[in-house]
Formats: sequence, structure tokens, C-alpha cells
Amino acid sequence: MNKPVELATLTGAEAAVEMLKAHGVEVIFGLCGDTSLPLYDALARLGSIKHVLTRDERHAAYMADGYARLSGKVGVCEGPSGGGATYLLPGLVEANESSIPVLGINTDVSVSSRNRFTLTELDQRALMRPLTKWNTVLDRSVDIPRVFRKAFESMTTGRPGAAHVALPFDVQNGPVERREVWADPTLGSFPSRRVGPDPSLVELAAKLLRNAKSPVFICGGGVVLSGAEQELSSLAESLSAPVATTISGKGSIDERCAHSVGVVGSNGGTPETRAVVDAADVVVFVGCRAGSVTTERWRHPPAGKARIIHIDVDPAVPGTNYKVDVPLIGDARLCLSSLNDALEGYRRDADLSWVDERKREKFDKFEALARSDDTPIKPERVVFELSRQLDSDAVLVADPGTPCPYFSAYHVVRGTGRRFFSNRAHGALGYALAASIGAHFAKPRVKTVAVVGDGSFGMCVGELETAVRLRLPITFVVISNAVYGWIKAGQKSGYEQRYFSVDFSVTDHAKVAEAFGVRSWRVTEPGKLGTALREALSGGNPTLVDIVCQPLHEAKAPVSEWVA
Ligand SMILES: Cc1ncc(C[n+]2csc(CCOP(=O)(O)OP(=O)(O)O)c2C)c(N)n1
Repeated sequence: MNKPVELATLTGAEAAVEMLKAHGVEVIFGLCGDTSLPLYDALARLGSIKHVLTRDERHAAYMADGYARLSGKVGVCEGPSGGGATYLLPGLVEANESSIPVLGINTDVSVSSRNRFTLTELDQRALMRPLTKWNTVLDRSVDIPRVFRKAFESMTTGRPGAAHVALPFDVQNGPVERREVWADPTLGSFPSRRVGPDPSLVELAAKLLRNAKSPVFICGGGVVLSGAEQELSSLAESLSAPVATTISGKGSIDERCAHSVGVVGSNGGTPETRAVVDAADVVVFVGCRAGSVTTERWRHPPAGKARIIHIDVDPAVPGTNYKVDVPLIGDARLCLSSLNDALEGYRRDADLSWVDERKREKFDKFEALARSDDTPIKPERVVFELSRQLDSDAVLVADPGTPCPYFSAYHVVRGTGRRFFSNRAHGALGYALAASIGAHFAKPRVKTVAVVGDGSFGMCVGELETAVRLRLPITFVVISNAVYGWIKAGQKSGYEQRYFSVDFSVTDHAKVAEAFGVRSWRVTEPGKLGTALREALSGGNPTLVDIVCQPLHEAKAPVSEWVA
């Protein structure tokens, strides 16, 4: 018997929700609006997808980003037209540039209302085009299934990235044939459809590595994104090669092991880690763009000194910043695995104790500062006290300012995979609090902690309400110094201490958090830090520790340099 017509036809909003479900989406972060009413109604009626109501679309996108980084699945965020789109944008940009698949959905004014001075109308297609990997504004409801398939394929294949879909109000109400609603669910996770390297280039790279005297790996976010940690470790072992990482590459290798160098570059690197890079005669970049921060403006490694093998899934990356001897284009796991095969039976036994000595020098300096009882509390003390209390599987999210370079340098990741991250593409302040909420939804059983500066706190404080409403067991740590410290440190080192418009007034962040219903501590003495953090970390609800800290421009040995 033929099905009744009603059952064979969905509304556009229902089809959009079904397409998300078909790609395995379980949670969406977002904020309601007039143009989103059909979508919300479909989400309510069709069940199964959890909707996390946020207090700002910017943070909805950051939550989707944090969720994607920890779950390995596409993160989805949504908001209404106009301001909802402009507010969603910062998170999509960060995700796109950081190679994280995040789908942004903005509803929009009706197609029939376009170009008539309709409230909230803006050209979402033009707005999002330069900032996402793929985007569109729908004109017809029948295109919804095809558009969602394309968005997921685009986000999770090749170099992952963000996509944006605008759903006009009348498109949400238009018809879609149920039989058109289908998907390849593997496109909901990343990387999907891995591509391997050219075998002849693998042979060339293997030859270079066999002849190398002092090979060094520099790993970016690509290793963790691709899940290539095991292959990296096997290769590093057979070559007895040190493995350095970028900030996003933390988690590529267990930082306690003999091969690990730690983070290099101008944000989290130190002279000791730089020395290991400078000693290389062959540098292997893996899933790393060799950008200004990692290479300290292309000075480490110095151009022309070492031979370069560059592994990246994006063909445009190798050769952009260094003359490359062998480009290996493909998924990091497949490339490293091919190199392991090509080097089978080869073993280069080299003494790595010199790497260990450099690390010891670095951590001796750190510990001298970390044990200091000086007030205001030194950032090193904060890293020391927090790191030692975290379980090895805990997830730490660091904002720019003091948190990112200090935790990158001195928080030792025990184990592999994503246990530490920061928004390294654009480094917008105020990312970590929301990203930690997203991370929690991906891994609810592990402890999640966000460390933010007080400048950052001012940009994300509203989401404390989300954490309280949802009773999320996340600990927020505020490094409080009443200054945009990183910039003031730049004015000190580069502009003869002509401090200008960087100081702001002291806020009691613990009191602010308490007003939201967050259990909080304000710590001014180093001796009380350990207890406060222990109590905060053991809570089953959101907690916040406000730590009055030494500003960066007063630090004797700042961990990083200002590099424009
Ligand atoms: C949205 C945004 N605006 C401006 C900047 C430039 N910026 C980089 S670090 C920094 C200061 C950070 O201040 P705070 O969060 O208080 O941390 P601190 O450096 O004092 O530890 C600023 C303003 C930025 N990264 N993001």
C-alpha cells in the first residue's frame, strides 16, 4: 500500500535535524532566535539530539570546537540570523584555521523577505565564505539533504575545517522528500576518507632518514587529529629521534618519555627546547604548518641548515615556509605508517641523554620559580600546583595570555591524545571557558579544567551560568593580575616600558562566580594554593579558583617572547 503523503514528506527543519542525526550528531550548542523557531520545534519534536543552550553564540561555537577536539566527531553550533551569525563567526574561524570540523548553522530571514530591509538580514554567504572551508545559504528546502552531505564531507575529509549552512525561515517550513534523507555516517567523524602518500616520495624520505645523523621531529596538531601517536612513537624509536611539538601538537607523544622534547617556538618554547631543534640535520615536520610561532619567525630551524621532510594532508603547506627536500602529502597516520614500513629492520641507536639534559636544565629553572613563596604568586607556581593534582587523563584548556605559554611549556602531558589544548589559530581571548564545556560533553568522565587570564574572564564570564545550570563538574582557574599582561610584557620588551592602556582594575572573580552559583576560592598566598585547587578539583559541580598572580612584565624569566 502507498504511504500517506504526510509520512513521506518532512519539513525543511525536520530534514535538517534528521540529516544531523544521520551523521551521528548527538549534541548541539546554540542560542534561540525568531528565525530559528521551526528548527527549535523540530529539535524538540524529533528528540535524541541534546541541545545545550548557551548565553552567547560565540561560546556556542567554541563549545562545538572543544567538543570536536575531544570527541573526534563534528561539533555543531547554531544561532539565529543577523547578530547570531556575526557572533557565531569567531568560533568558526578559529575551528577552520585550527583544522577542527565545526558545523555552524544560522537560521535566516525568509527567501521571500530578502532585499526588503528585513530586520536582521545580512549576506551570510559572503560573510562566511572566506572564513569557512565550505558554506552556503539555502534557497530551497529540497536541497537540504544534499547540502548537509556536502558540509559533512567537506569538514572531515582532507584538511578538516569548519562549514556553515544558513537556513532561511521559509526553507525550514518547505517540503523535503523523506527518501532523500540519507547519509554516510562515517563522515560525521574525522579524519574520514584518509589519503596515503606517494610511495616514491616515501622511499626518498626513508633514504634521507637512514642517512641522517641527528633527525628531529616537530609535530603540529595533525598527529593528534589523525590519531597517529603510535606510528610516531615507533618511528621516533627506530630513529632514536627527539620529538618536539607545537602547542597544538601536545599529546602527539607522552611528554615523560625519553624522545619527548616538549613544546618549541615563541609561545611555550624555551632556549633548551630550541637547542634541540637547532642541532638537527634533518627536520621532519608532521601535521605542522611551520608558522611564525613554532619556528620563532622561521629562525629555528634556521633556513638551509637542516634537510626538511614535511608531512601534511594539505598539499599547500610543505614548501610554504621552508625549502622542502621531501614533501609527503597525506594523512599523518598513513604517512608515518608508510615510513615505518619503508624503514623496517633499520635501527639507529643513538644516545638521547643530551635531550634529557636539556629538559632537566629547563625544569630545574622552572622548579626554582615554582617553589617560590613570593607574592603575587608566580605563574610557575600555578602550573606546578595544578599539574601535580590533575589525573593523567584530565583535559586542560588554556587561554592566551599567561596560561597558554606557561602551561604549554611546563604542564607535562602524561599519555598521548588530546589532553591539553588552546586556540592557537587566532588566539582570541575568552575561548577556554566555553571550549572546556564542549570538551566535557565529549568526555564527561574525565576532569576538565580551563585556565584563563582576567582579560579573558571578562570576555566569557556569562557562560558560568551555563555551567551552573547544567551542573558541569568543570574547574575554572583565573590568573588574576588586573592587566592585559601579555601586551604589557610586549610594551616592556619592545617599547622601552612605555606602558599604554593595558591596565584595568582589580576584580574579585571568586565573588563574581559565587553570584552565578559557582563554589569559589580567591587565593593570594602561594601556601594556600594547593589546598584550594584540591578542594576545587574534587567538586562535582562547577568550581572556580581566582589566583592573584604576578603579571608577565614583572617576571624575571618570561617563558616566551613577543613575536609579531
Ligand atoms: C579577542 C582578543 N583581543 C585582543 C587580543 C590580544 N591579546 C593577546 S594576549 C592579551 C592579554 C591577555 O590578558 P589576560 O587575559 O588578562 O591575560 P594575561 O596576559 O594578563 O595573563 C591580549 C589583549 C586577543 N588575543 N584576543
